[in-house]
Amino acid sequence: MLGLPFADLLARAHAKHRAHHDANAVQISTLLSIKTGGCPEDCAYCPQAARYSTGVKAEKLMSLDAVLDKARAAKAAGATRFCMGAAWRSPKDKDVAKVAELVNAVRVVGLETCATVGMLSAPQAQRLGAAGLDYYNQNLDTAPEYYGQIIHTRDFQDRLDTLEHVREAGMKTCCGGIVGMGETREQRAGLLQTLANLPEHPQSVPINRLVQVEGTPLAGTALLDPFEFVRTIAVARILMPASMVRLSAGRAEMSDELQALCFFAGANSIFYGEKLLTTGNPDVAHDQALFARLGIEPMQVELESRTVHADIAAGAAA
Ligand code: SAM
Ligand code: DTB
Ligand code: SF4
Repeated sequence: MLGLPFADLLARAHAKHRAHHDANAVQISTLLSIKTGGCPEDCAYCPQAARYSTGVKAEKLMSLDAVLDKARAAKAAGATRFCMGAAWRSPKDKDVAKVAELVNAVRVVGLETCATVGMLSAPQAQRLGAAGLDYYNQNLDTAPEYYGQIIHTRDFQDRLDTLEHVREAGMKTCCGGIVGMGETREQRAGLLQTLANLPEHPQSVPINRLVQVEGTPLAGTALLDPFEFVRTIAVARILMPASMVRLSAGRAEMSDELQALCFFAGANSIFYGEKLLTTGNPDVAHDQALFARLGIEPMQVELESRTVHADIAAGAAA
């Protein structure tokens, strides 16, 4: 399907998009790196892996107050979801307890919550679910056939296990991958097929275009044809029609025209705010202008009501 004539592929994807979504509404998430760098894993794309010299300074877990300041600013800027990322392979139980506190507090600000803190055991997933975490992000990153070229410190199956624990804990999954890492078209198809064949479609599917960071093994990879990126979005939309497809990392290096094609092909979510985790993202003013030029409205999101522990709620409201 990835190889269909471009117009045919986009027509099919756009029809699916319209059948399932408001084609002029885009959901807005803001990312925050709550624990940066020093990661023991070897993901070949990642500036936060301790073993590569990328200039990213390792930092400790952010305080509750500092995270709340960022969450309130994200809400004021129009985000509806706040995604917290930590450069861990798998968090310790005491780390999960701290993340649970952050989740709880961010919910009180009135934002949907998402976290991506590495592999989770079943009890850890339950703990985060109980704290009110709406989404957990665990990407497959690439096709099973290409995975061994990119990551050696975490198995593909480990990712599937974490996703299962997340689903069992009643949370929504955010799961996608990265393209532009030197994979073939067939391997991009393999990633999309694997995502679509998960026990349920991830509610949120981030499609990242590799952000090449000096010092990582993938710096200098041949750039992916931009139309191939649009095709990837289109096939994600066709295979997972009801999911939110996020035009994720890599927007800072994309033209407005390329982003517009991605929205037409079925992308209906973005990361908003000047920073992703450690790398840049378009300015808020630029994104607002782009939305206005395309007639796109930020998507309104209803928060699910879940229990929020009173002690943390009081702290967050202060
Ligand atoms: N450490 C946790 C993990 O890997 O599960 C969570 C944070 S990790 C940075 C989250 C995701 O960011 C990765 O799975 C990958 O898809 C994406 N990512 C990291 N570096 C990237 C880059 N240079 N370009 C595009 N996506 C990237
Ligand atoms: C996702 O799929 N992409 C985001 C989020 N989930 C956590 C991360 C992108 C990171 C880009 C590189 C960086 O800023 O460090
Ligand atoms: Fe660590 Fe996640 Fe980066 Fe891999 S992607 S090196 S696990 S922070």
